Amino acid sequence: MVRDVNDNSPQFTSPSRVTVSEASSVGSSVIQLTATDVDLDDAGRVTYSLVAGDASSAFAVSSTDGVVSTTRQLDRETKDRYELTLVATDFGTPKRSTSVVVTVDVADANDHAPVFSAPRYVATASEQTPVGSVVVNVSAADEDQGLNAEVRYDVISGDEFGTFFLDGYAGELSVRRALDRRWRSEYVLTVVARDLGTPPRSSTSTVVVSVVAATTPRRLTSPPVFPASPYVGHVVENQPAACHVTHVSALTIDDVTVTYALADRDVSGLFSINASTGHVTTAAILDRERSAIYTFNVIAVTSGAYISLSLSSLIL
Ligand SMILES: [Ca+2]
Ligand SMILES: [Ca+2]
Ligand SMILES: [Ca+2]
Ligand SMILES: [Ca+2]
Repeated sequence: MVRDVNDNSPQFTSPSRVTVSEASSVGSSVIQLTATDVDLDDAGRVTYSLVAGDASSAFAVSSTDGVVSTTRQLDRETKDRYELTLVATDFGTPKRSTSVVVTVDVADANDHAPVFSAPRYVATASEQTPVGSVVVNVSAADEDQGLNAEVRYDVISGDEFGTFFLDGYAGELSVRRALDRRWRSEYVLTVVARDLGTPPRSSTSTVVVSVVAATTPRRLTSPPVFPASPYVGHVVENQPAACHVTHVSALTIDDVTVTYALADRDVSGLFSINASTGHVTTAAILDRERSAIYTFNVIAVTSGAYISLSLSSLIL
């Protein structure tokens, strides 16, 4: 009779690579190891153990049937691959063993919703913003993978009249209709970011678009000038008002209205000026013995934002 000796090591016949979803419940079977040992009795009986590659203790192997199962929830976003070293050992004397490295790929599940880069986006548009202009760009990140992380954008409320267009791929919000502040000066849009997972996950954010008034470019007018300054007028004394003194005339290179005024308060009772014509007249009877010469200033004001003081003198 030939007594069997333990001269064979167990041989693995199970696959060395497996994929498991991160959504698998704890305790799920990942793979069943099979190792055969052609020896008889204990020398051919195999036990399994997990010896390396599982620092986070996420797996366990049944020593008797070789089923590898999860002992905690897997998370692809944390670790997407394990290289488990498993050993099959027989019960011979001495024991013989064989090791195998089983690669466990953790497949993504759609367990994350897209997250907007801001809970609220604030944008400003003008009544002059051309149709098609982008006023704000929204974006959301999704920690998943593949379609589970692919995000599309949409406006779900606040834009009943289709004033804006949100590019579903790029997240660019642009103006689709000319804005009119009198119609509406602020839009509060709810935008959604939805992934392409099954089922999809989504989250929302708010976009506030303020419509500001059309800003007419401020026209800077040139200062008016008195080309004939200084002016000299002659008045005969003791004449009742209003006597002609002189005519001042300011020039501007812009097509704007010029308004005239006396700049010196202390002659306002004695002289007056026609605001639109620049005609200077007396406002009182002048007495040469009190003063033979009056010198005062006239200003010319343009209708624009620009105000200029020009000097003009009247000597009597
Ligand atoms: Ca054996
Ligand atoms: Ca996860
Ligand atoms: Ca995931
Ligand atoms: Ca997702």
